[in-house]
Amino acid sequence: MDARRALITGITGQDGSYLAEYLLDEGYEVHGIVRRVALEDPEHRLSRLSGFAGRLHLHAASLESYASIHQVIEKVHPEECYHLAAQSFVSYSFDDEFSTLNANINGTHFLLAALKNLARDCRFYFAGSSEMFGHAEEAPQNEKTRFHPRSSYGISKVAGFDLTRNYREAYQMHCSSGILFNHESPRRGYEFVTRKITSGVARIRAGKSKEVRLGNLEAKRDWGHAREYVTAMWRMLQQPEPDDYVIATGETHSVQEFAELAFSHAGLDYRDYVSPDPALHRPAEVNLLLGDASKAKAKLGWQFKIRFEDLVREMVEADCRALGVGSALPFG
Ligand code: GDR
Repeated sequence: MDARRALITGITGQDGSYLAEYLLDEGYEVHGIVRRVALEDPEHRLSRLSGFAGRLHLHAASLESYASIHQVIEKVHPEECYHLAAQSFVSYSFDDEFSTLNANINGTHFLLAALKNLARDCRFYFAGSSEMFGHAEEAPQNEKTRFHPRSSYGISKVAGFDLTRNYREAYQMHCSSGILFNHESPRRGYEFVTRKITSGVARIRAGKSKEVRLGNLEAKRDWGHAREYVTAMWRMLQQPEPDDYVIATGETHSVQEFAELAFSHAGLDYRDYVSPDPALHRPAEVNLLLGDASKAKAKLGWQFKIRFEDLVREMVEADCRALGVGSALPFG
C-alpha cells in the first residue's frame, strides 16, 4: 500500500518539526510548506528538522499568496493537511495588528479554498489556540466556553476557527480544530516566556548574562509539552467525524512559578536574576488559562503525560547543554 501523504504548514516551527517526526514514524510521506528563504539558509531556518530533513518533501510557497498555495496542493494532493503556520507571537500582534490579521486569516482561508477546489477529501487540521478564550468567563475552559480574544493574534485564531467550521458545515469537508493551550519544549522559540527563561538561566550559568527581564509574572498558563500535543492533532484527523477539541493539562502555573523552578533547577534563586520590565507588559493581558481536555480524553484517548516539573527540567537541561554548562552543578 502507498504511504499516506500529509502536508504540514509551519513545518520548520516547534510543533511542525515534532509532528513531521511523528508522521514519518507512522510511515507517512511528509510534505511541508516553507518560505523560499528557508531553503536558501537551511542551517538556521531548518535547524529543528536537522536529522530528518532528508526524508521530507519541502515546497517553497507563501501563505500570503493563493496562487502559490494552489500550486502546492495541486502537486502534493495531500490526504491530511495540518495547518500550523501563523504569526504566533501574541506580543508582536500588538505591534503589527495588520500583518498578523492578514497573514493568519488569509493563510487559513487560502489553504481551505485550495483544498476545497483540488482535494476536497483531504482531512484538515487547524491550529486553534487557548488565546481564543482570552478574557474567559469560566475556568477551566472547554469546547463550549465563549471566546473573548484579547489580541489581534487571538482574533485571527477565532476567525480561522470559524472558517474551519464553516468549511466543515458548508462543504462537508473533514475539518477539525485543536484548541491547544500553551505547549513548550527545547524547540520553543526564544521570544516565548518559557524559553526566554530557560535560555536565560543557561546564559547566566555560562557567565554570558546577568539577568532576565520579564513582564507580567502573575499571568497563569496551562503549560504542556509540544511533543505530546502534536499526537493529539493526528488523532483528530483519524476520527470518523471532524470536530473541535481542547488540548491541555488541566493544571495552571504562573510565570513566576516557572521562573522559580527553572532557576532552582540550576541551583539559582530567581529573585537574584529576574528584573521586572514594565515595557514587556501587554496592552491587554490574558491573566488565567486553564484547559479542560476531558472531551479529548473520552473521544481521542489522548491525555498528557509529561508533567510541568519535567518539562521545565528538560528545557533548562537542553539550554545548559547547548552552552556547555551543567544545569544542577553548584554555582560558582
Ligand atoms: P502566550 O505565550 O502569549 O501565552 O501564547 P508567551 O510565552 O509569549 O506568554 C505567556 C505569558 O507570559 C507573560 N510574560 C512574558 N511573555 C513573553 N513572551 N516575554 C516576557 O518577557 C514575558 N514576561 C511575562 C505574558 O504576558 C503571558 O501572559 C502562546 C503562543 O505560543 C501562542 O501562539 C499560542 O497560541 C498560545 O501560547 C497557546
